[in-house]
Amino acid sequence: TEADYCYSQHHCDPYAWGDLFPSCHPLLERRHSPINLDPHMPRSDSLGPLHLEGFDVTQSGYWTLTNDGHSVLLQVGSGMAVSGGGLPDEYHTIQLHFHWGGPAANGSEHTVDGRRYPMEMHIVSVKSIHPNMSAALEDPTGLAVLGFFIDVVYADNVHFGHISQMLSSVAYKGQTAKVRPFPLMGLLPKHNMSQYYRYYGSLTTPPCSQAVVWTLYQVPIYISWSQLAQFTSQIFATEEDAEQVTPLQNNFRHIHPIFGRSVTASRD
Ligand code: SG4
Ligand code: ZN
Repeated sequence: TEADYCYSQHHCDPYAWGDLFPSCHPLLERRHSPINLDPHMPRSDSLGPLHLEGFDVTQSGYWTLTNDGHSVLLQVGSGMAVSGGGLPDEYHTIQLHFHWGGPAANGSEHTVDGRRYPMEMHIVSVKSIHPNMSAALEDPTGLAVLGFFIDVVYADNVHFGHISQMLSSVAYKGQTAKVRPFPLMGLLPKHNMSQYYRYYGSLTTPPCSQAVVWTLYQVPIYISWSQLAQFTSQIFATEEDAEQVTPLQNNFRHIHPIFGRSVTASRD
């Protein structure tokens, strides 16, 4: 069986991923993610707001929340899609997941002017022409990932509660829980959704496929300290970690060089 990757042990942590998965090698490929974003980067008039179809709808049935040992992901039903905003095609939305730090350490993947946020949410969408994920990962623009920085305040975020209150049900790797669908729009910033960064990069986990059109929104999502603590304390990557009460923390990849790529920001 293929070696699994991890975030915190020397033989499988992000600096070892290149030994296990060639595309993760920091020099073999030249469009790695995440990167540091410069708020003073050039702005492009051609990047209008993205069209988020179905994000305001309450889907029927159930969504599935899963602890995959590396993150917590929420698989959503069909009917949501992203397009516009300079994306080369339409992409249907399949899941969202999170990256976080620890009780006193920030854990976003991208940084802005060197600043790391407490968490980052990724909404993953697949170019609609592709029959499956493996086909999309062969396409340099096969995936569109929308990234949202998460900052912490005192007040609970009721929309985020749909996810954070279910985390205790998926404490162990492989566990899943049913989640009642809710409009994804509720999770997103209420203002300035036309302000974002755009660049071409990779998956931030193995196999590090160079297949992602990244959109990072400038305005963060706000959650409470206790909602953040659910992520940093309730999720375990392995059975041994659960026995030793060592929760999954710092599940972010280190920053990579731009290597001459164009990184742009929308005009607004
Ligand atoms: C997380 O580990 C997700 O659980 C993965 O989802 C995801 O892989 C991976 O991150 C990389 O995505 O937006 N951070 S990222 O670049 O979406 C994919 C699953 O494995 C392919 C389903
Ligand atoms: Zn991610």
